[in-house]
Amino acid sequence: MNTRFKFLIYLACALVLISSCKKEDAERPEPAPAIAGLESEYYVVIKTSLLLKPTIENRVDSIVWMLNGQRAANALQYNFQAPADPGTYNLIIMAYNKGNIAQKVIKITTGRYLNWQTTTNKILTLEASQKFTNRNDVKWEVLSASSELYRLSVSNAATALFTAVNKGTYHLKVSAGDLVDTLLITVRQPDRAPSPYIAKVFDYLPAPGQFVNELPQYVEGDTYETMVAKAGKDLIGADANTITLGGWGGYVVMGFDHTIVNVSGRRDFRIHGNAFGANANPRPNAPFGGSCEPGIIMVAYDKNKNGKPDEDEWYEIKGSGNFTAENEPWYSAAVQRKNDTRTIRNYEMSYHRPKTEAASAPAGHIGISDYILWTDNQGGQGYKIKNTYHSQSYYPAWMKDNKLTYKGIRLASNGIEESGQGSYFVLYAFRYGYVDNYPNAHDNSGIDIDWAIDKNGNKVNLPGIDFIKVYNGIDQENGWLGEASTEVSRGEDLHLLGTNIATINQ
Ligand SMILES: [Ca+2]
Ligand SMILES: [Ca+2]
Ligand SMILES: [Ca+2]
Ligand SMILES: [Ca+2]
Repeated sequence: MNTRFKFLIYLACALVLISSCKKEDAERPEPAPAIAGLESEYYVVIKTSLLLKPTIENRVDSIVWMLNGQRAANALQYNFQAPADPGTYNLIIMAYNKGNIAQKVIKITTGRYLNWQTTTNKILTLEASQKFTNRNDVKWEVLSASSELYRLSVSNAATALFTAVNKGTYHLKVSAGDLVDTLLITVRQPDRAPSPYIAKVFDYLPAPGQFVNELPQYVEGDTYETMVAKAGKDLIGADANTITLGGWGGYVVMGFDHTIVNVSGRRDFRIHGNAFGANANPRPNAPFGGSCEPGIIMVAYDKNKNGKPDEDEWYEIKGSGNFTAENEPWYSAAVQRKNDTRTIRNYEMSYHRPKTEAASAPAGHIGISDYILWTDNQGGQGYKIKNTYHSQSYYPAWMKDNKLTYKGIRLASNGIEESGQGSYFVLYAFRYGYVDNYPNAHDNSGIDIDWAIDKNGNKVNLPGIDFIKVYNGIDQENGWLGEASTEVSRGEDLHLLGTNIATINQ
Protein backbone atom coordinates (compact mmCIF):
# COMPACT_ATOMS: atom_id res chain seq x y z
CA MET A 1 0.00 0.00 0.00
CA ASN A 2 1.50 3.25 -0.93
CA THR A 3 1.42 6.15 1.42
CA ARG A 4 -0.99 8.12 -0.80
CA PHE A 5 -3.55 5.29 -0.60
CA LYS A 6 -3.09 4.98 3.19
CA PHE A 7 -3.73 8.69 3.54
CA LEU A 8 -6.97 8.39 1.54
CA ILE A 9 -8.19 5.60 3.84
CA TYR A 10 -7.39 7.69 6.92
CA LEU A 11 -9.22 10.61 5.38
CA ALA A 12 -12.28 8.49 4.59
CA CYS A 13 -12.34 7.12 8.17
CA ALA A 14 -12.00 10.63 9.56
CA LEU A 15 -14.84 11.87 7.39
CA VAL A 16 -17.04 8.98 8.53
CA LEU A 17 -16.24 9.80 12.15
CA ILE A 18 -16.94 13.50 11.70
CA SER A 19 -20.20 12.88 9.88
CA SER A 20 -21.36 10.39 12.51
CA CYS A 21 -20.57 12.93 15.20
CA LYS A 22 -22.49 15.57 13.28
CA LYS A 23 -25.40 13.20 12.86
CA GLU A 24 -25.52 12.65 16.62
CA ASP A 25 -25.58 16.42 17.19
CA ALA A 26 -28.51 16.91 14.85
CA GLU A 27 -30.45 14.07 16.41
CA ARG A 28 -30.22 15.37 20.04
CA PRO A 29 -33.38 17.57 20.31
CA GLU A 30 -32.92 21.06 21.74
CA PRO A 31 -35.36 21.92 24.55
CA ALA A 32 -38.19 24.09 23.22
CA PRO A 33 -38.45 27.71 24.44
CA ALA A 34 -40.99 28.20 27.26
CA ILE A 35 -42.88 31.49 27.38
CA ALA A 36 -43.90 32.74 30.84
CA GLY A 37 -44.92 35.98 32.53
CA LEU A 38 -47.90 36.79 30.31
CA GLU A 39 -51.66 36.70 31.00
CA SER A 40 -53.98 35.27 28.40
CA GLU A 41 -56.21 38.36 28.48
CA TYR A 42 -55.57 42.07 28.99
CA TYR A 43 -57.76 45.14 29.17
CA VAL A 44 -56.14 48.37 27.98
CA VAL A 45 -57.65 51.82 28.16
CA ILE A 46 -57.74 53.55 24.76
CA LYS A 47 -54.85 55.87 23.95
CA THR A 48 -52.63 54.19 26.56
CA SER A 49 -50.01 51.50 26.11
CA LEU A 50 -49.27 48.12 27.62
CA LEU A 51 -45.68 46.88 27.83
CA LEU A 52 -45.51 43.07 27.62
CA LYS A 53 -42.30 41.64 29.10
CA PRO A 54 -42.35 37.84 28.92
CA THR A 55 -39.58 35.68 30.30
CA ILE A 56 -38.43 32.92 27.97
CA GLU A 57 -36.68 29.83 29.22
CA ASN A 58 -34.18 27.91 27.10
CA ARG A 59 -32.28 29.10 24.06
CA VAL A 60 -34.12 31.27 21.55
CA ASP A 61 -33.10 32.08 18.00
CA SER A 62 -35.85 34.53 17.21
CA ILE A 63 -39.10 36.00 18.51
CA VAL A 64 -42.07 37.15 16.47
CA TRP A 65 -45.11 39.07 17.73
CA MET A 66 -48.16 38.82 15.45
CA LEU A 67 -50.99 41.30 15.96
CA ASN A 68 -54.23 40.30 14.19
CA GLY A 69 -52.19 38.19 11.74
CA GLN A 70 -49.62 40.92 10.95
CA ARG A 71 -46.00 40.78 12.05
CA ALA A 72 -45.73 43.53 14.66
CA ALA A 73 -42.32 43.15 16.32
CA ASN A 74 -39.27 40.89 16.72
CA ALA A 75 -37.89 41.96 20.10
CA LEU A 76 -38.30 40.23 23.47
CA GLN A 77 -40.59 43.01 24.74
CA TYR A 78 -43.59 44.39 22.95
CA ASN A 79 -45.27 47.71 23.61
CA PHE A 80 -48.94 47.52 22.65
CA GLN A 81 -50.44 50.93 21.78
CA ALA A 82 -54.22 51.14 22.15
CA PRO A 83 -55.70 53.34 19.45
CA ALA A 84 -58.47 55.88 20.07
CA ASP A 85 -61.27 53.49 19.10
CA PRO A 86 -62.12 50.55 21.35
CA GLY A 87 -61.58 47.08 19.90
CA THR A 88 -60.34 43.56 20.45
CA TYR A 89 -56.97 42.19 19.34
CA ASN A 90 -55.44 38.79 18.85
CA LEU A 91 -51.77 38.91 19.77
CA ILE A 92 -49.50 35.89 19.31
CA ILE A 93 -45.93 35.64 20.51
CA MET A 94 -43.80 32.94 18.85
CA ALA A 95 -40.34 31.92 20.03
CA TYR A 96 -38.14 29.81 17.75
CA ASN A 97 -35.06 27.76 18.27
CA LYS A 98 -33.72 24.87 16.24
CA GLY A 99 -36.63 22.65 15.32
CA ASN A 100 -39.00 24.23 17.89
CA ILE A 101 -41.71 26.87 17.90
CA ALA A 102 -43.38 27.92 21.18
CA GLN A 103 -46.33 30.24 21.05
CA LYS A 104 -48.83 31.95 23.32
CA VAL A 105 -52.09 33.58 22.29
CA ILE A 106 -53.18 36.74 24.07
CA LYS A 107 -56.51 38.49 23.82
CA ILE A 108 -56.42 42.27 24.28
CA THR A 109 -59.59 44.29 24.70
CA THR A 110 -59.35 48.06 24.55
CA GLY A 111 -61.98 50.39 25.88
CA ARG A 112 -62.66 53.71 27.48
CA TYR A 113 -62.80 52.31 31.01
CA LEU A 114 -60.19 51.72 33.66
CA ASN A 115 -60.82 48.17 34.73
CA TRP A 116 -61.35 46.99 38.32
CA GLN A 117 -62.32 43.59 39.69
CA THR A 118 -63.91 42.69 43.01
CA THR A 119 -66.41 40.32 44.59
CA THR A 120 -69.82 41.06 46.11
CA ASN A 121 -70.11 42.45 49.68
CA LYS A 122 -66.48 43.47 49.82
CA ILE A 123 -65.05 46.98 50.00
CA LEU A 124 -62.94 47.93 46.98
CA THR A 125 -60.58 50.91 47.38
CA LEU A 126 -60.47 52.93 44.16
CA GLU A 127 -57.61 55.34 43.50
CA ALA A 128 -57.90 58.22 41.05
CA SER A 129 -55.18 58.07 38.37
CA GLN A 130 -51.98 60.14 38.41
CA LYS A 131 -53.40 62.99 36.38
CA PHE A 132 -55.72 63.99 39.26
CA THR A 133 -52.82 64.56 41.66
CA ASN A 134 -53.07 67.98 43.31
CA ARG A 135 -56.64 68.52 42.11
CA ASN A 136 -59.07 69.29 44.90
CA ASP A 137 -62.20 69.37 42.70
CA VAL A 138 -62.27 65.63 41.97
CA LYS A 139 -65.79 64.26 41.56
CA TRP A 140 -66.74 60.56 41.69
CA GLU A 141 -70.05 59.33 40.26
CA VAL A 142 -71.77 56.14 39.14
CA LEU A 143 -72.85 56.27 35.48
CA SER A 144 -74.64 52.92 35.29
CA ALA A 145 -75.06 49.90 37.54
CA SER A 146 -76.24 46.29 37.14
CA SER A 147 -78.18 46.65 40.39
CA GLU A 148 -79.10 49.61 42.59
CA LEU A 149 -77.81 47.80 45.68
CA TYR A 150 -74.33 49.31 45.82
CA ARG A 151 -72.47 52.08 47.59
CA LEU A 152 -69.84 54.55 46.42
CA SER A 153 -68.31 56.39 49.38
CA VAL A 154 -65.86 59.15 48.63
CA SER A 155 -63.46 59.62 51.51
CA ASN A 156 -61.23 62.21 49.86
CA ALA A 157 -60.41 63.40 46.35
CA ALA A 158 -57.91 60.65 45.60
CA THR A 159 -59.76 57.60 46.93
CA ALA A 160 -63.27 56.23 46.94
CA LEU A 161 -64.69 53.04 48.42
CA PHE A 162 -67.05 50.90 46.39
CA THR A 163 -69.10 47.87 47.36
CA ALA A 164 -72.03 46.04 45.75
CA VAL A 165 -74.56 43.42 46.88
CA ASN A 166 -75.00 41.84 43.44
CA LYS A 167 -72.59 40.66 40.77
CA GLY A 168 -72.47 42.58 37.51
CA THR A 169 -70.78 45.59 35.94
CA TYR A 170 -70.72 49.11 37.30
CA HIS A 171 -69.54 52.13 35.30
CA LEU A 172 -68.03 55.02 37.25
CA LYS A 173 -66.66 58.40 36.31
CA VAL A 174 -63.90 60.38 37.98
CA SER A 175 -63.55 63.95 36.85
CA ALA A 176 -61.99 67.31 37.68
CA GLY A 177 -62.77 70.06 35.20
CA ASP A 178 -61.76 68.70 31.77
CA LEU A 179 -59.93 65.70 33.21
CA VAL A 180 -62.00 62.51 33.02
CA ASP A 181 -61.39 58.85 33.76
CA THR A 182 -64.07 56.24 33.32
CA LEU A 183 -63.95 53.08 35.39
CA LEU A 184 -65.46 49.67 34.75
CA ILE A 185 -65.90 47.58 37.90
CA THR A 186 -66.61 43.92 37.36
CA VAL A 187 -68.17 42.41 40.49
CA ARG A 188 -68.05 38.62 40.71
CA GLN A 189 -69.72 36.20 43.12
CA PRO A 190 -67.28 35.01 45.82
CA ASP A 191 -66.47 31.29 45.95
CA ARG A 192 -68.59 30.85 49.07
CA ALA A 193 -71.97 32.59 49.29
CA PRO A 194 -72.16 34.92 52.33
CA SER A 195 -74.52 34.18 55.22
CA PRO A 196 -77.24 36.83 55.78
CA TYR A 197 -76.99 36.18 59.54
CA ILE A 198 -74.50 36.80 62.36
CA ALA A 199 -71.36 34.73 61.75
CA LYS A 200 -69.27 35.48 64.82
CA VAL A 201 -69.47 36.86 68.36
CA PHE A 202 -66.27 38.60 69.45
CA ASP A 203 -67.18 39.90 72.89
CA TYR A 204 -69.96 39.62 75.46
CA LEU A 205 -70.28 41.17 78.89
CA PRO A 206 -73.77 41.79 80.29
CA ALA A 207 -74.16 44.29 83.14
CA PRO A 208 -75.78 42.89 86.30
CA GLY A 209 -79.44 42.07 85.64
CA GLN A 210 -82.24 39.62 86.31
CA PHE A 211 -81.51 37.30 83.35
CA VAL A 212 -77.71 37.29 83.75
CA ASN A 213 -76.22 33.81 84.30
CA GLU A 214 -79.36 32.35 82.67
CA LEU A 215 -79.37 33.74 79.09
CA PRO A 216 -76.93 32.21 78.27
CA GLN A 217 -76.68 29.73 81.11
CA TYR A 218 -73.60 30.01 83.31
CA VAL A 219 -72.27 26.75 84.72
CA GLU A 220 -69.50 26.31 87.28
CA GLY A 221 -66.12 26.61 85.60
CA ASP A 222 -67.26 28.92 82.81
CA THR A 223 -64.83 31.72 81.97
CA TYR A 224 -65.08 34.94 80.00
CA GLU A 225 -63.98 32.99 76.88
CA THR A 226 -66.50 30.16 77.32
CA MET A 227 -69.33 32.67 77.93
CA VAL A 228 -68.39 34.58 74.74
CA ALA A 229 -68.50 31.22 72.92
CA LYS A 230 -71.92 30.47 74.44
CA ALA A 231 -73.24 33.84 73.25
CA GLY A 232 -71.86 32.92 69.81
CA LYS A 233 -73.61 29.56 69.85
CA ASP A 234 -76.87 31.39 70.59
CA LEU A 235 -76.55 34.25 68.10
CA ILE A 236 -74.89 32.75 65.02
CA GLY A 237 -77.05 31.74 62.07
CA ALA A 238 -80.74 31.78 61.19
CA ASP A 239 -81.93 29.79 64.23
CA ALA A 240 -80.66 32.16 66.90
CA ASN A 241 -81.59 32.13 70.60
CA THR A 242 -82.03 35.17 72.82
CA ILE A 243 -79.27 36.46 75.10
CA THR A 244 -79.56 39.20 77.72
CA LEU A 245 -77.36 42.28 77.92
CA GLY A 246 -78.43 42.81 81.56
CA GLY A 247 -78.59 46.31 83.01
CA TRP A 248 -77.37 49.58 81.51
CA GLY A 249 -74.10 49.29 79.61
CA GLY A 250 -74.03 45.51 79.14
CA TYR A 251 -72.88 44.67 75.61
CA VAL A 252 -72.24 42.15 72.86
CA VAL A 253 -69.98 42.52 69.78
CA MET A 254 -70.93 40.58 66.66
CA GLY A 255 -69.69 40.19 63.11
CA PHE A 256 -70.88 39.07 59.70
CA ASP A 257 -68.85 36.98 57.20
CA HIS A 258 -69.08 39.80 54.63
CA THR A 259 -69.56 43.57 54.48
CA ILE A 260 -73.18 44.68 54.86
CA VAL A 261 -73.52 47.24 52.07
CA ASN A 262 -74.81 50.68 53.04
CA VAL A 263 -77.34 51.11 50.23
CA SER A 264 -78.39 54.76 49.89
CA GLY A 265 -81.96 55.52 50.94
CA ARG A 266 -82.51 52.10 52.51
CA ARG A 267 -82.06 50.46 55.88
CA ASP A 268 -79.36 47.83 55.76
CA PHE A 269 -79.58 45.48 58.75
CA ARG A 270 -81.53 44.64 61.86
CA ILE A 271 -80.77 42.83 65.07
CA HIS A 272 -83.70 41.02 66.64
CA GLY A 273 -84.80 41.46 70.24
CA ASN A 274 -88.07 40.54 71.95
CA ALA A 275 -89.89 43.89 72.02
CA PHE A 276 -93.70 43.86 71.86
CA GLY A 277 -96.59 46.28 72.21
CA ALA A 278 -98.88 46.53 75.26
CA ASN A 279 -102.41 45.36 74.50
CA ALA A 280 -104.23 47.00 77.41
CA ASN A 281 -102.55 50.35 77.90
CA PRO A 282 -105.16 52.53 79.67
CA ARG A 283 -103.59 55.77 78.33
CA PRO A 284 -105.79 57.20 75.54
CA ASN A 285 -104.03 57.64 72.16
CA ALA A 286 -100.84 56.22 73.61
CA PRO A 287 -97.80 56.08 71.31
CA PHE A 288 -96.28 52.64 70.63
CA GLY A 289 -95.09 51.04 73.85
CA GLY A 290 -95.08 47.81 75.81
CA SER A 291 -91.76 46.10 76.31
CA CYS A 292 -89.29 48.35 74.51
CA GLU A 293 -85.75 48.10 75.90
CA PRO A 294 -83.57 49.99 73.44
CA GLY A 295 -80.04 48.75 72.86
CA ILE A 296 -77.70 51.38 71.40
CA ILE A 297 -75.84 50.33 68.23
CA MET A 298 -72.24 50.95 67.24
CA VAL A 299 -70.87 49.88 63.85
CA ALA A 300 -67.45 49.45 62.23
CA TYR A 301 -65.99 48.17 59.00
CA ASP A 302 -62.87 46.07 58.85
CA LYS A 303 -60.54 48.81 57.63
CA ASN A 304 -57.34 46.83 58.23
CA LYS A 305 -58.96 43.72 56.68
CA ASN A 306 -57.92 41.24 59.36
CA GLY A 307 -61.43 39.92 60.11
CA LYS A 308 -61.45 41.33 63.66
CA PRO A 309 -62.88 44.49 65.23
CA ASP A 310 -59.52 45.62 66.61
CA GLU A 311 -58.06 48.91 65.38
CA ASP A 312 -61.10 49.76 63.28
CA GLU A 313 -62.99 52.92 64.27
CA TRP A 314 -66.41 52.49 65.86
CA TYR A 315 -69.28 54.76 64.82
CA GLU A 316 -72.49 55.42 66.72
CA ILE A 317 -75.83 54.77 65.02
CA LYS A 318 -77.61 57.97 65.91
CA GLY A 319 -80.91 56.62 67.19
CA SER A 320 -83.79 59.08 67.57
CA GLY A 321 -83.05 59.68 71.26
CA ASN A 322 -79.25 59.63 71.35
CA PHE A 323 -78.97 63.37 71.99
CA THR A 324 -82.34 64.17 73.52
CA ALA A 325 -85.70 62.45 74.12
CA GLU A 326 -87.64 65.69 73.58
CA ASN A 327 -88.88 64.55 70.18
CA GLU A 328 -90.15 61.18 71.37
CA PRO A 329 -93.98 61.02 71.46
CA TRP A 330 -94.04 59.92 75.13
CA TYR A 331 -91.62 62.60 76.35
CA SER A 332 -94.13 64.92 78.03
CA ALA A 333 -95.83 61.97 79.76
CA ALA A 334 -92.45 60.84 81.09
CA VAL A 335 -91.68 64.36 82.33
CA GLN A 336 -95.09 64.49 84.01
CA ARG A 337 -94.38 61.22 85.84
CA LYS A 338 -91.02 62.62 86.98
CA ASN A 339 -88.96 60.11 85.02
CA ASP A 340 -85.29 60.90 84.66
CA THR A 341 -85.59 62.15 81.07
CA ARG A 342 -82.02 63.39 80.72
CA THR A 343 -79.81 61.98 77.98
CA ILE A 344 -76.26 61.63 79.25
CA ARG A 345 -73.83 61.05 76.39
CA ASN A 346 -70.65 60.35 78.33
CA TYR A 347 -72.14 58.21 81.05
CA GLU A 348 -70.10 55.78 83.13
CA MET A 349 -71.45 53.41 85.71
CA SER A 350 -69.79 50.82 87.93
CA TYR A 351 -71.55 47.85 89.50
CA HIS A 352 -70.05 46.28 92.61
CA ARG A 353 -70.15 42.55 93.33
CA PRO A 354 -72.94 41.82 95.87
CA LYS A 355 -71.77 40.85 99.36
CA THR A 356 -74.45 38.17 99.73
CA GLU A 357 -76.81 36.24 97.52
CA ALA A 358 -79.88 35.96 99.75
CA ALA A 359 -82.35 33.58 98.13
CA SER A 360 -85.55 35.55 98.73
CA ALA A 361 -86.85 38.98 99.65
CA PRO A 362 -88.16 39.88 103.10
CA ALA A 363 -91.97 39.47 103.40
CA GLY A 364 -93.92 42.39 101.91
CA HIS A 365 -91.01 43.60 99.78
CA ILE A 366 -90.75 43.52 95.99
CA GLY A 367 -87.18 42.37 96.32
CA ILE A 368 -83.87 42.80 98.06
CA SER A 369 -83.44 46.54 97.86
CA ASP A 370 -79.74 46.82 98.75
CA TYR A 371 -78.50 44.13 96.44
CA ILE A 372 -75.86 45.53 94.04
CA LEU A 373 -74.13 48.83 94.79
CA TRP A 374 -73.71 51.11 91.79
CA THR A 375 -71.80 54.36 91.38
CA ASP A 376 -71.67 56.66 88.35
CA ASN A 377 -69.61 59.55 86.97
CA GLN A 378 -72.42 62.05 87.74
CA GLY A 379 -71.88 61.73 91.49
CA GLY A 380 -74.78 59.30 91.86
CA GLN A 381 -74.93 56.01 93.73
CA GLY A 382 -77.50 53.52 94.92
CA TYR A 383 -78.50 49.88 94.90
CA LYS A 384 -79.91 47.59 92.23
CA ILE A 385 -82.80 45.47 93.42
CA LYS A 386 -83.01 41.69 93.32
CA ASN A 387 -86.64 40.88 92.51
CA THR A 388 -88.75 37.94 93.66
CA TYR A 389 -88.89 36.24 90.27
CA HIS A 390 -85.19 35.66 89.71
CA SER A 391 -83.15 34.32 92.61
CA GLN A 392 -79.84 33.48 90.85
CA SER A 393 -76.94 35.93 91.10
CA TYR A 394 -77.44 38.95 88.82
CA TYR A 395 -73.69 39.62 88.73
CA PRO A 396 -71.83 37.86 85.85
CA ALA A 397 -70.56 34.87 87.82
CA TRP A 398 -67.63 34.21 85.47
CA MET A 399 -66.07 37.63 86.07
CA LYS A 400 -63.31 37.78 88.68
CA ASP A 401 -63.46 41.59 88.99
CA ASN A 402 -65.32 42.88 92.04
CA LYS A 403 -66.40 45.96 90.09
CA LEU A 404 -67.54 46.20 86.49
CA THR A 405 -67.49 49.59 84.73
CA TYR A 406 -69.42 50.42 81.56
CA LYS A 407 -69.33 53.52 79.36
CA GLY A 408 -71.71 54.96 76.78
CA ILE A 409 -74.91 56.91 76.28
CA ARG A 410 -77.59 56.75 78.93
CA LEU A 411 -80.98 57.33 77.31
CA ALA A 412 -84.02 58.94 78.93
CA SER A 413 -86.09 56.55 81.07
CA ASN A 414 -88.94 55.31 78.87
CA GLY A 415 -90.91 53.20 81.37
CA ILE A 416 -94.18 54.64 82.77
CA GLU A 417 -96.55 53.01 85.24
CA GLU A 418 -99.94 53.55 83.58
CA SER A 419 -102.47 51.95 85.94
CA GLY A 420 -101.94 54.30 88.86
CA GLN A 421 -101.73 51.17 91.04
CA GLY A 422 -98.13 50.23 90.41
CA SER A 423 -99.01 47.18 88.37
CA TYR A 424 -98.95 48.15 84.67
CA PHE A 425 -95.63 49.33 83.33
CA VAL A 426 -95.43 50.48 79.72
CA LEU A 427 -91.95 50.81 78.27
CA TYR A 428 -92.41 53.19 75.33
CA ALA A 429 -90.56 52.89 72.04
CA PHE A 430 -88.07 55.44 70.84
CA ARG A 431 -88.90 56.32 67.21
CA TYR A 432 -86.04 54.46 65.49
CA GLY A 433 -82.42 53.39 65.59
CA TYR A 434 -82.18 50.70 68.29
CA VAL A 435 -82.27 46.97 69.01
CA ASP A 436 -85.15 45.47 71.09
CA ASN A 437 -87.13 48.71 70.74
CA TYR A 438 -89.70 47.71 68.08
CA PRO A 439 -91.02 44.23 67.21
CA ASN A 440 -88.62 42.36 64.92
CA ALA A 441 -90.95 42.41 61.92
CA HIS A 442 -91.62 46.16 62.23
CA ASP A 443 -89.81 48.46 59.78
CA ASN A 444 -88.51 50.49 62.72
CA SER A 445 -86.28 47.62 63.80
CA GLY A 446 -84.37 48.24 60.53
CA ILE A 447 -81.17 50.27 60.77
CA ASP A 448 -79.69 52.56 58.10
CA ILE A 449 -75.89 52.67 58.22
CA ASP A 450 -76.22 56.28 57.02
CA TRP A 451 -77.41 57.17 60.52
CA ALA A 452 -73.81 56.63 61.69
CA ILE A 453 -71.89 59.52 63.26
CA ASP A 454 -68.27 59.75 64.36
CA LYS A 455 -67.02 60.58 67.85
CA ASN A 456 -67.41 64.30 67.14
CA GLY A 457 -71.04 63.83 66.16
CA ASN A 458 -70.46 64.33 62.42
CA LYS A 459 -72.28 62.21 59.86
CA VAL A 460 -70.00 59.65 58.21
CA ASN A 461 -70.19 58.25 54.71
CA LEU A 462 -69.63 54.52 55.32
CA PRO A 463 -69.50 52.08 52.37
CA GLY A 464 -70.75 49.28 54.62
CA ILE A 465 -70.00 47.58 57.91
CA ASP A 466 -68.62 44.25 59.18
CA PHE A 467 -69.06 44.58 62.96
CA ILE A 468 -71.91 45.60 65.25
CA LYS A 469 -71.83 46.35 68.97
CA VAL A 470 -75.06 46.61 70.94
CA TYR A 471 -75.30 47.83 74.55
CA ASN A 472 -78.26 48.46 76.81
CA GLY A 473 -79.06 52.19 76.76
CA ILE A 474 -81.59 52.30 79.60
CA ASP A 475 -80.97 52.40 83.35
CA GLN A 476 -84.41 52.04 84.89
CA GLU A 477 -86.12 49.81 87.45
CA ASN A 478 -89.78 49.21 86.55
CA GLY A 479 -91.33 47.94 89.79
CA TRP A 480 -92.13 44.23 89.72
CA LEU A 481 -90.93 44.04 86.07
CA GLY A 482 -87.40 44.63 87.22
CA GLU A 483 -84.74 46.57 85.37
CA ALA A 484 -84.91 47.33 81.65
CA SER A 485 -82.58 44.89 79.94
CA THR A 486 -81.98 44.66 76.20
CA GLU A 487 -82.36 41.23 74.65
CA VAL A 488 -80.44 40.32 71.48
CA SER A 489 -81.18 37.54 69.04
CA ARG A 490 -80.81 36.94 65.28
CA GLY A 491 -78.98 39.50 63.11
CA GLU A 492 -79.96 40.06 59.48
CA ASP A 493 -78.38 41.65 56.41
CA LEU A 494 -81.58 43.05 54.89
CA HIS A 495 -80.16 43.22 51.34
CA LEU A 496 -79.13 39.57 51.25
CA LEU A 497 -82.62 38.66 52.47
CA GLY A 498 -84.29 40.83 49.82
CA THR A 499 -85.97 43.06 52.40
CA ASN A 500 -86.46 46.65 51.26
CA ILE A 501 -87.13 49.18 54.04
CA ALA A 502 -86.94 52.86 53.14
CA THR A 503 -84.88 54.99 55.49
CA ILE A 504 -86.02 57.82 57.72
CA ASN A 505 -84.09 60.95 56.82
CA GLN A 506 -82.56 62.60 59.87
CA1 LIG B 1 -78.36 52.53 53.97
CA1 LIG C 1 -86.59 42.95 75.63
CA1 LIG D 1 -59.94 44.81 61.86
CA1 LIG E 1 -85.45 42.54 78.96
